[in-house]
Amino acid sequence: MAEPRANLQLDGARLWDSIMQMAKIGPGVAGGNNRQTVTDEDADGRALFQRWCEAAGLTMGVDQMGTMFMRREGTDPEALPVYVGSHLDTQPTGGKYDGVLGVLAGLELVRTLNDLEIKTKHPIVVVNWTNEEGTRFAPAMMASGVFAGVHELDFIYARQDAKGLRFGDELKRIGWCGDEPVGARKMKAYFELHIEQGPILEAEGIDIGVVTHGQGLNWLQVTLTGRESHTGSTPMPMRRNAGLGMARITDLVHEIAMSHQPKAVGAIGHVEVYPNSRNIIPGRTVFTIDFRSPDIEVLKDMDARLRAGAEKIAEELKLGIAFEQTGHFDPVTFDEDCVTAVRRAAERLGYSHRNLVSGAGHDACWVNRVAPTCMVMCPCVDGLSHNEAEEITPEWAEKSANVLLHAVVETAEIMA
Ligand code: HGY
Ligand code: MN
Ligand code: MN
Repeated sequence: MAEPRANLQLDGARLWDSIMQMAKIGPGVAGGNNRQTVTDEDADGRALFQRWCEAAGLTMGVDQMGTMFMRREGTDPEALPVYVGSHLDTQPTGGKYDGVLGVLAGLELVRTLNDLEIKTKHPIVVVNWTNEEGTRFAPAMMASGVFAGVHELDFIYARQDAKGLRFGDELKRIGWCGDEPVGARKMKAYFELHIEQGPILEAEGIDIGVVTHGQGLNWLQVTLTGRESHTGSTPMPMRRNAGLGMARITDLVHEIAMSHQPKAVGAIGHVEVYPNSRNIIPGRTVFTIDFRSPDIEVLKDMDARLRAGAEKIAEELKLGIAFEQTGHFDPVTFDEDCVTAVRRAAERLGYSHRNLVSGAGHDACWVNRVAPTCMVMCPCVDGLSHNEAEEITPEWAEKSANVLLHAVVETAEIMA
């Protein structure tokens, strides 16, 4: 298989400009983005991406989860395509690069091959996965999860947001419910470029993360039921305070994660307090717990200890308690050959690199179940992400996108 030459590099300025143009859609309030899944802003971002892809000669396919597949033909139309992409949806207070870098680096890769009139044997498909973030509608990595056969379409269509809107209805409302059956596509390989969303690469002054594994994730939603009553006249022993229960379970989550350092993280994220009145003891609280670890046994231990400890807290405070698992995936080991292609690309290009375990979840974690998959990561400033101040440098974007270009083109087989 012909190897790409070290001087095969993409147009970093054009990539950066695309990222900045996409950032104008669904702006946040502090310089980042609020382009949540299947909102009108998401629809606008999709339309812009579609325009750019069609201008680059790509043909679009959309599946029943709204995932966008933008295809560049290969010399052998029967050859399994090499897929490359990520997601354009963001957190409510998201950054400009989480997901977006990977999708637009895929587009820039195609633009560069077009400019240089390079053909590949295998087609190349650039992907925008629907609802990677899982913030408006849980679970995260929603569309790639359906694609990998982890979630049923009907179950996912019925998922509701905080306002009770159904995912399937919202997808249809924005006009992005395609006809393609989800998961019908077969891939030779899938590559995803993503910002690290952690501090390691920047702290070590390393340009490229060669992602060998992804840590596992366990999301629980806990509902505590007490009794609303007057915060002034209700004697302390008579209270059934769901707010107090949430506070104690929050501390328990932290204690359990700290007991497994450095192989675990845990926190709560989404919190609802009813009736949320300053002089009513909360009668009900609903909150989410996010546990992660690269070790499956640690994940299981954290889940078991949390459930037992939370039950005990509920009993002591005379509260009802209910658990719902709203997301889960086991720790992931990415494909050896794909990882090697990424590592060789970084070496060929002369970039510093190191193996990395992804702290965050990504669509690649699910796609890895149905196709040879791996990820490339670039540093981010202070390791900050899921914060509007998320920042990377144009150089980090360009270098990591060049590694992606080489790994994809080598796998898609350059035609001399
Ligand atoms: O939660 C995650 O890890 C991803 O950012 N959705
Ligand atoms: Mn992401
Ligand atoms: Mn994210």
